[in-house]
Amino acid sequence: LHRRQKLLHPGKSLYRVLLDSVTLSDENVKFQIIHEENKVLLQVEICEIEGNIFRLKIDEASPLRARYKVPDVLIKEPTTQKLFISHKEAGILVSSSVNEDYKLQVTANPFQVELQSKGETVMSMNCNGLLYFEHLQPPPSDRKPTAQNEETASDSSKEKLEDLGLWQEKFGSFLDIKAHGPTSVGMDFSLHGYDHVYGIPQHTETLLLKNTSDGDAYRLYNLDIFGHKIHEKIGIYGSVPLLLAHKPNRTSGIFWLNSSETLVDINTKAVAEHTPSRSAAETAKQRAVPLTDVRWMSESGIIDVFLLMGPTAFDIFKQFAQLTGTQALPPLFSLGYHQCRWNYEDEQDVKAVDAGFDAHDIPYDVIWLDIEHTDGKRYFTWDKQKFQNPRKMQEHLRKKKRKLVVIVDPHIKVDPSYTLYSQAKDKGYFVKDRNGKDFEGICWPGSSCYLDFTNPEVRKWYADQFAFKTYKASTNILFVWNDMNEPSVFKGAELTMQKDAVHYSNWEHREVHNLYGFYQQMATAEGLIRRSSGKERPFVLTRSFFAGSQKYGAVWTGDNTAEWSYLKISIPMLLTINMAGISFCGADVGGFIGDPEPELLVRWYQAGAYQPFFRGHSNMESKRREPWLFGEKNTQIIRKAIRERYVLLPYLYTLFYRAHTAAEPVMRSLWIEFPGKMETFGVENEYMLGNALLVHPVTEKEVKTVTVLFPGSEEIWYDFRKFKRMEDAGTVKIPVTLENIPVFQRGGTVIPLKTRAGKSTEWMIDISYELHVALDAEACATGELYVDDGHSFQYLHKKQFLYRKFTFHKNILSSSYVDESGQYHTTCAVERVIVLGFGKQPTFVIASSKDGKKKEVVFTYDTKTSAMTLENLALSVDADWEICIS
Ligand code: MIG
Repeated sequence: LHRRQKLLHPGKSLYRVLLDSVTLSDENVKFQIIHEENKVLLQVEICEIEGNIFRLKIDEASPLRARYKVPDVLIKEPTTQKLFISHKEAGILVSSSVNEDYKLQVTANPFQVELQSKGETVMSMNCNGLLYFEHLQPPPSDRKPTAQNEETASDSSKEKLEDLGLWQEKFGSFLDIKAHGPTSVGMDFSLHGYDHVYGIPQHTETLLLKNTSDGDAYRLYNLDIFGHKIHEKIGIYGSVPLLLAHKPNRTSGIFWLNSSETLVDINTKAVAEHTPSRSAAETAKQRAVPLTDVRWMSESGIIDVFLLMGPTAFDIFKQFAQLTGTQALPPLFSLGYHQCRWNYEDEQDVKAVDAGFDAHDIPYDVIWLDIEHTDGKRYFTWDKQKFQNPRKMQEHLRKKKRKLVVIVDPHIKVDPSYTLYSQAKDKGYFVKDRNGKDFEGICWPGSSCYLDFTNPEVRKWYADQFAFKTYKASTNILFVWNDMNEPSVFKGAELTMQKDAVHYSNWEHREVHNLYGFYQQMATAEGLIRRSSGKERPFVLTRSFFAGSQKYGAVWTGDNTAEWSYLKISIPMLLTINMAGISFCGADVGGFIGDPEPELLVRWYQAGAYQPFFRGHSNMESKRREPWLFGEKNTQIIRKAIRERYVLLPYLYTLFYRAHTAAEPVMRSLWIEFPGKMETFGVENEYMLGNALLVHPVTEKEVKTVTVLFPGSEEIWYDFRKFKRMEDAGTVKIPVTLENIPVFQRGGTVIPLKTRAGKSTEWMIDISYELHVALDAEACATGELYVDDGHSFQYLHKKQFLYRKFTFHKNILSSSYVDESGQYHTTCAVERVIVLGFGKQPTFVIASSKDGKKKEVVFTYDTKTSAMTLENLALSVDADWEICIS
């Protein structure tokens, strides 16, 4: 692919601004740039969007036909702010934002753009002259031969053109015919002062993006790669073209909105500090400052890029969410533990596995059915032998207060007697091949057609397939899993759809490729909402994703392998997905391919229990892996890990509410919480769950200790289970046993928990709460609790929720509203409070409610750990109260 762009080397750009063309409106600044050699005009549009975002769009001034502009990813047309031209002189145009915090400087020749914040250059574009834009041309056959053409069309140059894949390209035995010729676009960005960059999932790579100057570029191209390797830049399953750059005092982001195959080259280097220097001596003293060049290249579309100016990481998350939406609030059950396997064979198997959890006293919420549950891989149907009464099976699960998830893939078996197929065929809902026939590929059912989810009418029709009366024997405890939606096409080029396949509105597959899975999940989530008449929250897991997929549900990292290295890499992979807006993500616990040794399985459960999406899953060829199959001791340890997860759910659910309303990622790399601490910038073997928990999974075999970094010298950390304050700061060797993984609570936080786990989340509704109050150096702490019915949209439409705050200050723990507009009745009380790091043995403790009632509280104080436990509190969650300790 981008062989052509790679022929363009850093240097002076051949693009120049036509200064006469500059126009300024309320929305934007527009002007044209011209390429000195081919003389093609490009239209540039720059605007400032509310909330420290700049947008730069470059398209052809008069293209032969419209170029693809990614629809449906931005949640609305962004609200722009008027820019002011503050300065226009020989070849330089400066626009400032209203508040003058930012200055945008456009240099005319060569065309360059620089963004400054209060005099500091943060980012610049096209400084390396790598702006690249292939304008649309008529195919060579349509061009009249001219003398000059004849001349150059010598055999060797023809070959050269073919080599470069302008009009067609070969991939093995596949021929990609490019009906519209070469259409690629690209540009370089310089990030000043930055040498730490993150983001652009999904790769099996480290948290910190690596220099790609002597290797492969990071590729964003959704592919089904079975048995994918670790430390590769090749794209797998999903992509989010968002890159973050961080330095101690600032975080910036680049969101490159393009859904065609995209490559990102990264080059971090040190350059001499840019100061107007005077003497030679001073020049010699010049500091070397880091600079990261990022080059984006896409096969097609236009250049449409959002520059997120932060300045903090949390600002970047908000800015990205303002454009693409926030994480959907998951139904509470989906934060429980999920038990999956390819396959749970039949109704008896499902019942037996379900009973196994009860017999072994292990909580779980959802059992999953993979492709074998269908009638010959016809989705929305049941295998009549194995699932004779699926409705009864679901009633059984419902009584156990559990749910079912079934797989629904996007390929449709070619079978005229299969209604879904014949309907879609008649309506013309399949993706077409380049000759206008329905595109046919091979997938699980054999010959298959692929629904064209880019068509809104197809999405609506697809959503309707989930209606209870249409989807036979489905009930409201059934939720959905979208797999194979890269899309995966067996025997296709790179196991996906040909780029010259044709979608809705005549767009080629190459334009929309990375959006295919995004659209399927969108339609599925819509279907689940609609089947409940808009009342219930959906749950949809997808394998393929794009920017904005967070609005529709959860993602997982696909077919990992049951090896220690895959457990280890799952941490940076999930952290990266979280940074890109998708909080609800997880990796297959145990590793999908192969058979984990029991120790690895145990370690994976312990890690998964502290990650957003928690599902055990295994391949068809793998041995059975239900948590009780590995001996009494391992069963007991896994049980403990899963129970810890369930007890933690009030905290996790509150974090998801924050992700939903304030775009804060649930799982955070350390640097996000400790932006000024350089030692955290590359840490990927531990992470923060919210702002309060530090989690360090054990990812190596038979280790007796792990090295934990306790970030922030002024922080206090407590052992989450033993309540003991950690004596040492910095990097500390912590002893570990197989029993659990190290988890620490940060001083200054309050974590809401349940007092015990139940059989599933629904069994836990009435279980009371417990607060863990971890004091900081000032003996203060705060934390939040969000509660609602856990499944409907009433929190949104009727404000039926409780959003509470707990504050510990001057020996008083008080409960108050964060958001008074929400009301939700619960009989569930705060039963127990544990205060960690309480300096002295208290003499008495009084609890008082708002109506003036006071009562003395029973407490114990552990002098060894300085933990104070208050019992039998019975304080309502939905009322204000205070506990005074003297
Ligand atoms: O190529 O549906 O990633 O989770 O069990 C295998 C069967 C197809 C791939 C998914 C995996 C799922 C499997 N699917």
